[in-house]
Amino acid sequence: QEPYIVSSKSFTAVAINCAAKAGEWIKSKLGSYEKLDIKVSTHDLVTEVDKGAEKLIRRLILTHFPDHAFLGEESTGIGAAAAASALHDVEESEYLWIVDPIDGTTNYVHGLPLYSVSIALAHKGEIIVGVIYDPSRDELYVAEKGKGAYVHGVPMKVSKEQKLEDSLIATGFPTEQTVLLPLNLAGIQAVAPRVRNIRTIGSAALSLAYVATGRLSGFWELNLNAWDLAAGMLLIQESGGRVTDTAGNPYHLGVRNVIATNGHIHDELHTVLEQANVTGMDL
Ligand code: 2AM
Ligand code: CA
Ligand code: CA
Ligand code: CA
Repeated sequence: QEPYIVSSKSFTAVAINCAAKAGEWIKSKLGSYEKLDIKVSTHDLVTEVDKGAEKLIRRLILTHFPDHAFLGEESTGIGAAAAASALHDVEESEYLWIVDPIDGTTNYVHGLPLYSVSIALAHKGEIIVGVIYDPSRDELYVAEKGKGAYVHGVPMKVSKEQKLEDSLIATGFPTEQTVLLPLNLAGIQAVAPRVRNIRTIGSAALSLAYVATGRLSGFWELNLNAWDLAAGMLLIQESGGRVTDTAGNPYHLGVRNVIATNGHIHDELHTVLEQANVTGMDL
């Protein structure tokens, strides 16, 4: 099969270039940026580095592909309604780039080296390229639809655990405190006794990359957006794993409540979450 090439510029090469450039710049700004903004509450932060990195990525992509559509967290309004309408505006595009310039901003703000750049390309709604870059470890995860997933050129494979009891599972704490946090705490309470242990990484994109590499057996989180999930979803699919929403439906761009696993433990994790009523809702 041919790589995805348009007038000798590979989509994947552009995605990698953007992720690497943005990642280096983000890392160079660690601890030295000047302004910290609060989006909704002190649980939800954004820095000038998030905004600058998204601009850099958008500029690079549109220089190569001026007629492509672009969906980025920092150029989308705040909240589920804004995210849904932004996605609605672009999801019919022939080519759509979906970008989270820093996934794990809270970690970044605190100097905890668990954050990433996430870049995906969808063709008519189907993700064909996914790239996640972790600047702290210089780990670059790349997937192309139907061609596998690689970390620095080495093929990735999901983990082998067949049962929840042997599994290391990650989730995230929702920033919304009234409904979603208690809901997911109930999920953690239900899942924790059934698994080897629970982690929260603080970057959904990195958590998905870790499921793809087999470092985690599975991951679930509520209230995410396309830019958190698109690239990591393809990494997992191309590494042999499975990604659905919390109702068990296959991944699509509108999925916000996600279960992502090595495949073997998927139904078991889904059942435990379902029994705990962790199906999520749009907030
Ligand atoms: P971010 O760092 O790009 O904002 C942590 O549990 C995960 O939740 C991160 O991937 C984080 O992405 C995301 N996140 C942070 N604030 C959020 C919010 N208000 N709504 C939904 N997801 C959020
Ligand atoms: Ca954010
Ligand atoms: Ca994010
Ligand atoms: Ca972000």
